[in-house]
Amino acid sequence: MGSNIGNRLEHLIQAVRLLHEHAAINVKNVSSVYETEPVGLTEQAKFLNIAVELETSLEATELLSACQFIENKLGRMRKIRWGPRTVDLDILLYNNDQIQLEHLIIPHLRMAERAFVLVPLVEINPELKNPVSGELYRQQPALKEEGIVLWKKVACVEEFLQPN
Ligand code: X6L
Ligand code: MG
Ligand code: MG
Repeated sequence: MGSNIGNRLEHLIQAVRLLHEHAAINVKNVSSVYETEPVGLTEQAKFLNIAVELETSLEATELLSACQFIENKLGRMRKIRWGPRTVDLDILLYNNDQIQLEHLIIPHLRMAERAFVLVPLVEINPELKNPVSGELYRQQPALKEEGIVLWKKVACVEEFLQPN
């Protein structure tokens, strides 16, 4: 997940909360919060990024719909490609599946090249491997990129959802 508009942490918390409230989704784990330099369109505000581990009975396409519903509920506008967003929910991995639909590609394209994805992902599970290549995400060179700062240490889902 990422956010770079308004109260970024609040947007991430609300998104995790809405996933948690979905009857078919269990939020298993959440990473710490990282402040990250924007990639793609660099002239925009810094992001807060997190990774979230879910358990779900939903198919990947149904999970995508749930993510898009949450993006819309939290006021996501799609004006500029790669532009600022209140919240962005991307499915990175789904079991060890490879999915290639027009609107959903898993593993997420180029996730292994983006430190803002890899750092929180590897924090949640250092043993995760690319289901296509078999490479460990923690071994990816992009993990060492600059522009990723630990912004808020998070120890568990409950702590994340009950900030004080
Ligand atoms: C060349 C061309 C190099 C395009 C990179 C990378 C484009 C990433 C889009 C790229 C390229 C993206 C976030 C972000 C975006 C985010 C941070 C994207 C989509 N989302 N930067 N940029 N965090 N730090 O969540 O990921 S736009
Ligand atoms: Mg994204
Ligand atoms: Mg997205």
